Amino acid sequence: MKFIDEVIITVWSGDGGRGCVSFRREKFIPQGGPDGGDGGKGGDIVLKTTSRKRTLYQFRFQKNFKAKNGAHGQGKKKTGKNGQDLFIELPPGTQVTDINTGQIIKDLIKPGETFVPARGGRGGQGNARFKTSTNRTPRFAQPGEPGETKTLKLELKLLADVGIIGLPNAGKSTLITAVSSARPKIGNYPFTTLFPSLGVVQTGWAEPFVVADIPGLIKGAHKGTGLGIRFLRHIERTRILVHLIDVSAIDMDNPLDAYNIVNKELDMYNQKLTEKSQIVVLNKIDLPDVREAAKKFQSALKEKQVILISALTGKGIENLNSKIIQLLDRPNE
Ligand SMILES: Nc1nc2c(ncn2[C@@H]2O[C@H](COP(=O)(O)OP(=O)(O)O)[C@@H](O)[C@H]2O)c(=O)[nH]1
Ligand SMILES: [Mg+2]
Repeated sequence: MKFIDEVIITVWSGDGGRGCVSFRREKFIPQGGPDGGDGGKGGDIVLKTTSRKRTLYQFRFQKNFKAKNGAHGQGKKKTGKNGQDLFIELPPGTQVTDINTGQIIKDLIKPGETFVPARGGRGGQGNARFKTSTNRTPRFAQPGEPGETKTLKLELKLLADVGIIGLPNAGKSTLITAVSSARPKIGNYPFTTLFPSLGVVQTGWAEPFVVADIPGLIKGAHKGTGLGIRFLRHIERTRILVHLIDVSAIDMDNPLDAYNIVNKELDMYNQKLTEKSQIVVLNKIDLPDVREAAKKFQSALKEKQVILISALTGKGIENLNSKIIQLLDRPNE
């Protein structure tokens, strides 16, 4: 599985339609004047950002895009139809570089932004336009202007849609490995991950999404204890959080301890972080004798539906992905 955040595509705008050479032919008008119509304009290539796209994954199959040509002009001063513009949908945050010049030609940041890298050719004028007092029967028309072609590099500055949070050892790195192509270090000790890893999750049935493993959240992280503060910043840029808890480490007397420690750190760093949608997940349910702890946790946190998974065996991960996609696909977020 390749992590696609950069792709090269070639685009062609449409050619303009040819102008028409034609003369009026009617029964009682022996010397009809020129009536050749203009050609239609070629279609533009339009890049458009939409929040429905989260990655450049769609371009793994299609790399060439051609807009429609304008239709040729016709007699009776009929203008040819304009060629349809071709819209290419991109995720917000895509940077566009013209490969031939090496110049960055556009940064498409917000959803709904558009940019035309290749404009359709103008239609040629028909002979009706060339009639003058000295030339009443022009026998020529303009050709259509050809469309443009550009080779573009699209680069997505990946922002994670989903941040995986939780205390060290909860299984964050294991989870991101299980669901994506990211390969962080995994170990049974804290701080095995020094940088947040990003991975693209492809479910096969929905638009892929980007997850970030956010390590280093421990008590005091917001004050700079450990390395957590470096990663807290990344959380601000994610849309939803998956809060992972090691079910085998749940304190039977205070089942929400670990959960509360992490939320408190978020809150102390920036209260806005606690307002993000959070999916609460108990991990390592493959271990023996964890049922009781899971039950205790769920009854202590009645207002939330807790999801059970094993990042190691894969159990429950599909369910978790559906839940994530459901939240990500909510409009106006
Ligand atoms: N049995 C079991 N062990 C797990 C599971 N997920 C993670 N682990 C183990 O827990 C330890 C910590 O995992 P890691 O992914 O590095 O945790 P992180 O600190 O949250 O990134 C490793 O030894 C993992 O193999 C799980 O679902 N079941
Ligand atoms: Mg880790």
